[in-house]
Amino acid sequence: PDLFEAPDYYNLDDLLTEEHIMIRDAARAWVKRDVSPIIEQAAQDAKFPKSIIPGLASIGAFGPYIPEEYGGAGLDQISYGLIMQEIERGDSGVRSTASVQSSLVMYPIWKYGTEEQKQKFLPKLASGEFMGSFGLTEPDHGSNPSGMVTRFKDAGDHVILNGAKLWISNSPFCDVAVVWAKDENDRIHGLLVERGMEGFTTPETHNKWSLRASATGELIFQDVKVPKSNILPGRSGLGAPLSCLDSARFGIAWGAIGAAMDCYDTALRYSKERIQFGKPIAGFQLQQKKLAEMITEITKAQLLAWRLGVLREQGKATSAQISMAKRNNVEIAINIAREARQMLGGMGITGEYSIMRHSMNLESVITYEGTHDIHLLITGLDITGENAFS
Ligand code: TGC
Ligand code: FAD
Repeated sequence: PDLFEAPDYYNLDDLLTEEHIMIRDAARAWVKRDVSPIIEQAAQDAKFPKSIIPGLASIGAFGPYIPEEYGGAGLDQISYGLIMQEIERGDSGVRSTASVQSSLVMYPIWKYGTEEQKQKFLPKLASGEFMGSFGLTEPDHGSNPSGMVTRFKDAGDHVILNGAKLWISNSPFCDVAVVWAKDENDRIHGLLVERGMEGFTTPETHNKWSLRASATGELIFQDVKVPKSNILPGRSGLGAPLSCLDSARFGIAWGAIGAAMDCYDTALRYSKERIQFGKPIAGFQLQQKKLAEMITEITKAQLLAWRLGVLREQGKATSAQISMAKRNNVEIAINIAREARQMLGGMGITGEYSIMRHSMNLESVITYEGTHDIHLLITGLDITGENAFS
């Protein structure tokens, strides 16, 4: 049974509005009812559980802050964060699906698309009738997306797209992919590539030990004819995809707290019940050190995420501030997962508990959306003015 109790050591609920709490609690109840009971099996089977798509839409996970006129939930940034936190409490792979749909597919269409593109795609993406993917990473260009070699050429009323994207969440079942590619002048643009376009294929990547309940794959383009009406006209250059990453990274900073909370809560509960040497292991100093450090780090991460949410809502959060929160909160989550796993002893490695799954998932989370190292270098550049990337 899912007995999850969310830690709130610093009364952070006092910083939330009644609406925030209502939205958070609705997401929490849905995760408890519809995700927790099925997610372990989905991860073991390495299958994204498509049956939860309508539920994700119902809690506002697809386009939380996209205006209601386009089918979004019209919520603020903290609500978005809280929804991601609750989903990732269940599983990082499920949160990935929501992040990609919201921040990497709906956001660029909403920000940089034509009215026609918005009307065509956003309501269906919000309801989950359409699923989207985001193609930036290539086999030879991960941390350095500006080197991408996927290109398109002008051919009258359409363009011809060639190239390949790798490590793309949701690719195997996406209806539409937001693909970043260079034009003949080496300028990056976003293209809406739709399933069914000739020459467009999306093979799945198998044998992952991480994010197994999320489908990951490639996007392959062989002379794909993309109508010019499918190009996002509002912004070009690397800044366009990077602005989407800002939104997704913000969601991950909150999401990682959810995974950390679940690991902490599980370890705390277990330590009070597990008797060794005649007393609960929670009574041993070494175990208390682990738990005390976990709750301290979770509390610090919550404060960072909340403040970032306020700044983002005011339009004042910098990309470097977002990088700091993504990097810190994923790191504390992965460390907490590792410590919590040890606290459960042998039981910790089984699927009876969620910790090992969180731990493996977080290996992807610490790598995607900018690796741990890349975010450190973003902070380094921000505080010194010196670029250490190249
Ligand atoms: P750089 O010269 O720094 O910047 C190029 C242009 O972009 C502007 N810019 C930004 N604009 C908006 N938001 C941001 N965060 C921005 N950061 C930079 C910048 O001002 C510049 O504009 P302009 O007008 O001067 O051209 O670019 P660089 O080539 O040196 O690269 C910088 C670096 C390394 C930080 C960047 O490339 C980077 O972040 N690399 C990491 C790649 C990454 O995060 N990939 C993620 C792929 S998507 C994904 O992983 C989804 S997983 C989702 C899931 O399943 O949940
Ligand atoms: P590389 O860039 O090759 O990095 C390898 C190592 O070198 C890393 O440790 C890195 O930190 C380090 N490194 C690189 N450059 C520097 C430097 N200048 N200084 C110091 N160290 C450096 N991408 C998408 O576009 N869309 C998606 O939906 C998506 N989903 C993903 C889902 C999963 C499960 C995974 C694992 C990845 C996903 N990605 C997606 C790709 C992800 O964003 C990339 O894996 C990530 O950006 C890193 O790129 P890379 O794997 O090519 O590693």
